[in-house]
Amino acid sequence: ITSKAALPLDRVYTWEEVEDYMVRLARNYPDKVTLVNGGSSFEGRPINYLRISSTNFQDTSKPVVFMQSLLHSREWLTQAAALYAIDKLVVNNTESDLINDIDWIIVPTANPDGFVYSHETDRWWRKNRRDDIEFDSEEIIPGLEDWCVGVDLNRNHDVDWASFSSNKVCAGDFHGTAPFSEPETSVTKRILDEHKDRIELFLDIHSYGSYVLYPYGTAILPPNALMLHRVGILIGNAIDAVKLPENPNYTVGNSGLVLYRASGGTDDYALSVGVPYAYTLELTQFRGSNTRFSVNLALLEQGGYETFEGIKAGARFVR
Ligand code: ING
Ligand code: ZN
Repeated sequence: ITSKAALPLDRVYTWEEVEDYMVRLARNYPDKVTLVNGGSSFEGRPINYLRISSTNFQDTSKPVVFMQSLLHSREWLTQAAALYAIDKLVVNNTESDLINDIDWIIVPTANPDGFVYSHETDRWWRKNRRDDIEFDSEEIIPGLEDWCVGVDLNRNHDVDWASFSSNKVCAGDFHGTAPFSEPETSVTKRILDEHKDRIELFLDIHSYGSYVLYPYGTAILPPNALMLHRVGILIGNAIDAVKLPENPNYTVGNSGLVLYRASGGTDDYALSVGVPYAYTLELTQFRGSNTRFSVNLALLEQGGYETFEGIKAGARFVR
């Protein structure tokens, strides 16, 4: 890989490769990119992210857009969304307003332990890798003792915690022992708390299902639901305009109403600290050769491209 080249979106990169890429970008574009360490994962991996700004984050009149990918480690298409956005903001930027008028925070790998585990051991791993919680042997689903590790990071935030999630360690949506018990969710929390006055748009990127979802996961609508819906439609329509014809349109709505109820979600926490436009994007499940969370490598770039069209629509609204 040459020093200034983007990462071609023809495969999914390992955690180390994305880390190295971020280090290189920060070195090659010091006037635009800052590499920040947000903390460490349960297994001790650094959770690093990029601050992308034409004014080194000093111009506090600019809105901040904050996006994160791979909170759920098996949702590999979301890596392409982060890498595509980074590329179009930094390396191959043809729309200068995006960086002149807006500051960006991008966390490409919000759950590094789970992501490494999904590469090395279990491709369908969703949670983090906390393995120090006692549980009753009756909890184990026969043959599935491997599931009795990890906390669902999208159930661990301090909004309605434990009301629509599992208290069973072996469950896929185990909410942990306390709100923000996990180092990974604590990283997201710190970023949100630090920049909440400037973050106008928050996007937690998941897959799959083609949804633009907004709080609250309990199906209770926040006071700004109408505006959340409106900007959600802008995002969804921008994606629909460039999506592959065989894929479905995006559905926009409250997550508890259009999908299912869940508590402790990341978008709920962002909204609760005052971020006006907080969403969970569920990217497309491309028709054809890929199923569920698997990714068709030929469509990674399309996934990044169409998602960025949606992100730009949201970002230009909040600007
Ligand atoms: N889906 C999300 C999940 O965490 C979600 C859906 C998000 C529901 C936010 C409620 C609130 O279950 C995936 N694919 O992770
Ligand atoms: Zn997810």
